[in-house]
Amino acid sequence: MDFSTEPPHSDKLFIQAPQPFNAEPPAASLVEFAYTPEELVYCRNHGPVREFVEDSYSIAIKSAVEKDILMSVPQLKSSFPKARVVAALQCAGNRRNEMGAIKPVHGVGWNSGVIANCSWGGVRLRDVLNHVGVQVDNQSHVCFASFATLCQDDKYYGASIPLAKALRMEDDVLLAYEMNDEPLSAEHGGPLRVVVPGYLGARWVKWLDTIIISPEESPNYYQQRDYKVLPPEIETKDQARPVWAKFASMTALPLNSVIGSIFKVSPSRLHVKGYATPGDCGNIAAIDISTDSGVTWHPTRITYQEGRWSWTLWEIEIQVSEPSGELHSRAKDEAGNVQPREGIWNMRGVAFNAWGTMKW
Ligand SMILES: Nc1nc2c(c(=O)[nH]1)N[C@H]1C(S)=C(S)[C@@H](COP(=O)(O)O)O[C@H]1N2
Ligand SMILES: [Mo]
Repeated sequence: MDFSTEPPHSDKLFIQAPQPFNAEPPAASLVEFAYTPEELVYCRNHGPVREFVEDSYSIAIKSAVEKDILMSVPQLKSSFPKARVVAALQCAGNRRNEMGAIKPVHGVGWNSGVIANCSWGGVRLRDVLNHVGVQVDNQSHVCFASFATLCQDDKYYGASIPLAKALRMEDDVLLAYEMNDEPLSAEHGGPLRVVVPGYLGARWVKWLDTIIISPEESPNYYQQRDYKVLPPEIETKDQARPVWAKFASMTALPLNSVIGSIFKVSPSRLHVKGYATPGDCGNIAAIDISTDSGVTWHPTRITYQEGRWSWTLWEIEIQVSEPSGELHSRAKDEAGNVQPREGIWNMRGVAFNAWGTMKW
């Protein structure tokens, strides 16, 4: 793979793996902004980043309904109304290092910064699919592919979502060409990427060039193998291989909260900030903090939440009696689910959602 033509990367990120480029900001910086500024948006790549010229960039749409359709990005922009959605993009490997502390896991060592809350602008995937005559059914899948760049484990990068989800207006699935009201940069998948609010980042295919309506999920490695929560007894890829197909590919990430920063206002007062993300059972309703390992909990103040898909920012000023200690955070959603105390180990270190924790 050739990395020599990559555009410059943000220098505000910690590089966790240089080639492919994988980098994250400190969570303490993230929680300072409701919308994550571009220079703090993590980069998760399975191959080199490439730049394309928007005017000559096209996507192919292959469905059984009509013969293949090719549409350029300028055509997409002029044919369909612009939609804007605020949604948190989060890698399934967020907090992997905490899971890896239980027992080693396979994957890039991420802390808690592989998340970005952005405003995404683009066209609704449902408008494009309706235009080409695709009808709703509950069996089909929309497969996304990027043949435009190379990647590590397959010939192309691919993912899929259920067709019914793609067509539901309220699910807000976009083909995005803007991030935070700026043209989508090459680093984040420009000219065109998929935005699937509420689903793990792996389905948000960057440098999208092909959409296929299929009776099956995408056959791509990243849909079929990677990004599955395997049971804890499967510890190696050799053990996983014969059973991989039995386990569901990931969709929504679980209810989560993270402590981003602790500032000592005085020797006995802490100002604590963090973020939380919902699972698929309704939005975040509350985040509580404990100074005594979960015996007592204190409600925090929610400072930001927008629509159904954003992250939730929270903060609290809290009295402490010890000179040092450990804080925990715990989120609750509208359905009454509570973030669990422990995260369940899995080989790929995905979907870690134990109570947030930070020492002070
Ligand atoms: N073509 C392509 N799309 C991709 C990836 C990739 O490696 N190649 N990585 C996926 C993963 S695992 C995540 S978490 C997000 C990361 O998006 P970002 O780099 O803009 O933060 O993009 C997804 N889309
Ligand atoms: Mo990811």
